[in-house]
Amino acid sequence: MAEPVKLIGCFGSPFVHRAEVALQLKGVPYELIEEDVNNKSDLLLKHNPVHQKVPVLLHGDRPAICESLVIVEYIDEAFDGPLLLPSDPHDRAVARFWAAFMYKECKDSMWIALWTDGEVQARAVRETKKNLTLLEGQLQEGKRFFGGEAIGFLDIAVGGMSHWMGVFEEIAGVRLLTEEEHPTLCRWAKEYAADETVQRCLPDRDRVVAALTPRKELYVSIAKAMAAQK
Ligand SMILES: N[C@@H](CCC(=O)N[C@@H](CS)C(=O)NCC(=O)O)C(=O)O
Repeated sequence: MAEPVKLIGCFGSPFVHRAEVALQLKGVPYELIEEDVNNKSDLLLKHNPVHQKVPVLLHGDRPAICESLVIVEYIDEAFDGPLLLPSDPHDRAVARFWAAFMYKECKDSMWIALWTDGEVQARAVRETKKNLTLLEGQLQEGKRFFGGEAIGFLDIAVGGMSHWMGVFEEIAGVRLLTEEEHPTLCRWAKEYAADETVQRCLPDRDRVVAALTPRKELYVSIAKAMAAQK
């Protein structure tokens, strides 16, 4: 009998979304354990003592797997189904590079652009747009997704942007991703969010806005600290 798969997650998280999409694309049955990140459970603290964050993947009795992209890679290797990472080692390395770029440079500049003001924000907006252009360059002409004709690892890594970017833009009152400046990325974002498998694990937009709006002050303080470290 297959070992049970459990995903510790929370409502409205783009990181949890990554793990869920990977499980769904592979057709792996799983139990979603909803965590309240404002009141963390012993289960989460036990399984992710380092970062105390979701997602966390539990597969059978083995030690937990933490960090969304590590989880996606594990799911890709541990289960049958469509390959998420490219089979060619070079393409795989390139996909990992851009996923890391999304997680570090792109996310950081976006976060500062969304939640600061003045010159710090203006600089971050310029940086974000430059980063989005670089990312957009990875969408090869005629291909639906970063992974080609099917959703792959890099689509999953960037996927949060398609649903959550608009949510954060709405809460912050800032526009970063526009059809005029990044038409190909916007086209990709629509296709990703419209995918049948992705839709199964996209949280309701209005509920996400309602859940994340009260965290605005927290986001502002995180962004200020990030900007101070730059
Ligand atoms: N680098 C982590 C980030 C995960 C993350 O930030 N998760 C948030 C939910 S969106 C969380 O657990 N926050 C709780 C906290 O920061 O205390 C990943 O990719 O899995």
